[in-house]
Amino acid sequence: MDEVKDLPERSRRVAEALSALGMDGRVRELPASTRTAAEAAEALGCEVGAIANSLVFMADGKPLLVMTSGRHRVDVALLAERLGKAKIRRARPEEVREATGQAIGGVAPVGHPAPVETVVDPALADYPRLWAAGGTPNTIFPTDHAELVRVTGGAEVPVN
Ligand code: 5CA
Repeated sequence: MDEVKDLPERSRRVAEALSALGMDGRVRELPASTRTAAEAAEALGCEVGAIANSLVFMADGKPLLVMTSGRHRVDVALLAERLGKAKIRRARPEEVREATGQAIGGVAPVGHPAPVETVVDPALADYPRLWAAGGTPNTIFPTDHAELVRVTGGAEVPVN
């Protein structure tokens, strides 16, 4: 069993954030890549829809974290309309790092240097157990929809 001290630095931060937020899930490091939802589902033996992707966008110049089911693609035009934003675009890798302290493929819902406005895909409620990235491309932790909404303060808005 992985101890927090054995995790990579970026995941240790996430593990600490989980504890501070009263979350029970433990961050684990897998031997296989969990960089994408498909790879994570394969490594875990779960449905791709039960992977909670943490996608970073720039919405009118500010970072926006969108927690989506791995079975969904975000429709940025529709999401902008629903959130009352003029424009939403995919964040560049350096913008992702700045907003989250993490790299694409390992972005976690928590453990960021400062709070990031968050949207949670209601489709995530279809799965009793979700897996989200734990700060690096081969770390993950278990959670669920209600917990994600609680800890991110996210707005439940359909993403497509
Ligand atoms: N570790 C998994 C979930 S456990 C994970 O992080 N999945 S993810 O979907 O949240 O992150 C990978 C996603 O990052 C890719 O599906 C893709 O949508 C996005 N991505 C990949 N390359 C870039 C890039 N250059 N700029 C912005 N986003 C990218």
